[in-house]
Amino acid sequence: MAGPNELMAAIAEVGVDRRRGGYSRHVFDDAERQLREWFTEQAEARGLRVEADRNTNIWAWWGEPGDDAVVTGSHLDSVPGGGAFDGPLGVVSALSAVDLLRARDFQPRRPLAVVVFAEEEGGRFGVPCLGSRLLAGTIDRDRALALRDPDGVTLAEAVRSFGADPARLGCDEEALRRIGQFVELHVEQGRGLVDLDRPVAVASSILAHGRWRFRFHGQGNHAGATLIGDRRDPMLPASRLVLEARRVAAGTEGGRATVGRLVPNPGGTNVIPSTVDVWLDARSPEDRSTRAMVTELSALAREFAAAEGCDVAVTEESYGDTVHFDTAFRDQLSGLLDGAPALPTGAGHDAGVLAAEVPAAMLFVRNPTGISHAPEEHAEPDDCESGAQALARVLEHLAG
Ligand code: HGY
Ligand code: MN
Ligand code: MN
Ligand code: MN
Repeated sequence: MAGPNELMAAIAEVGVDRRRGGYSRHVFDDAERQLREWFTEQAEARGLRVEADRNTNIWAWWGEPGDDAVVTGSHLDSVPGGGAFDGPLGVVSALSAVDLLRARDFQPRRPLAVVVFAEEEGGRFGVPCLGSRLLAGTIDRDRALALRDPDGVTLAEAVRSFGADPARLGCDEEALRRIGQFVELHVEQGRGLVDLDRPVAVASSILAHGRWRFRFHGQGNHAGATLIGDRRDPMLPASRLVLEARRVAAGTEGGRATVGRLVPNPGGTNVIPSTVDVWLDARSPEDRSTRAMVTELSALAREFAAAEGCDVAVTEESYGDTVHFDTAFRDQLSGLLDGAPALPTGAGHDAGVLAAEVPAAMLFVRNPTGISHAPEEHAEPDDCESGAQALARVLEHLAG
């Protein structure tokens, strides 16, 4: 029997990123594989039956796998240089909840499973919630198989090297049918619970959000030999786009726009780049306003490119519409948890992808820094304990 803090401590050294700080755990890399093995051992030690699905998500079943299951879990991958809690807290809390229920001699009357979804952050192949999207059939499998990581390795190749069969990837109706209800516990990624002075909340909604790649194309050339007037430098329209993203988001109600990744090619200090790739992450409460931000920024990008004698191609890499979690399910959980408050979130989650297919809900655990996707992300041990207790209570109620 282990609490969430003990389980978090057991994986604290896996995937530490000494260069960036925080953790870098990307799908199928050494750290992520180590976490998969660790999870499998932990689940098997609890007598759970572990299996991988067609999309390399891991399932650990309490009793026989079957339909109408109560499913809980999250992900073990991270963003580059991410925090310790985003993802793993949901997985370790699920294991800990199983222990708490076992200690009470609880016998589930419905199948119960802990799931670990693959590539939730899109840190390697660029599409977040890839494992749950594939399972739910909300990403075209051929498009997914052709996704490339920064080294040019395709998802199909990576799945094969991992030892799974890329031909089996895609909509998994059997896995989907088995999920009667899904509950994901997650560290909060803002300060909602700090402000409310509460340890645990339920999720109300997720912003409409997506990722777009702007590829600016100019003329690579010599930094010293090329007169300013002769340049077609794609870094100029790229930089102007970054500034406009802030302005457009600030003028959109609840809007957020971020450029967290910008890659000049070839990337030499004394080289005018031939291309610059800019990734835009745009979010807002409504599909319409998120789309409007991207439409406006795309038009500006074309204008800025033309002014420099460059061109630009815009590619939508992922998109997810606003998620409103099932109100009755959310209220039911809140009722079980002493009136836990409902909070919206700006972050995407596998629970958000699944919410379009099955009843889904989320529990948030207080984060005193309010920071996430950075090493300062945090949850106090007592709050992690409260989260696991809350999850156990929910599972006991749903599966009992
Ligand atoms: O919100 C995100 O960026 C990711 O889905 N966790
Ligand atoms: Mn995240
Ligand atoms: Mn997460
Ligand atoms: Mn998630």
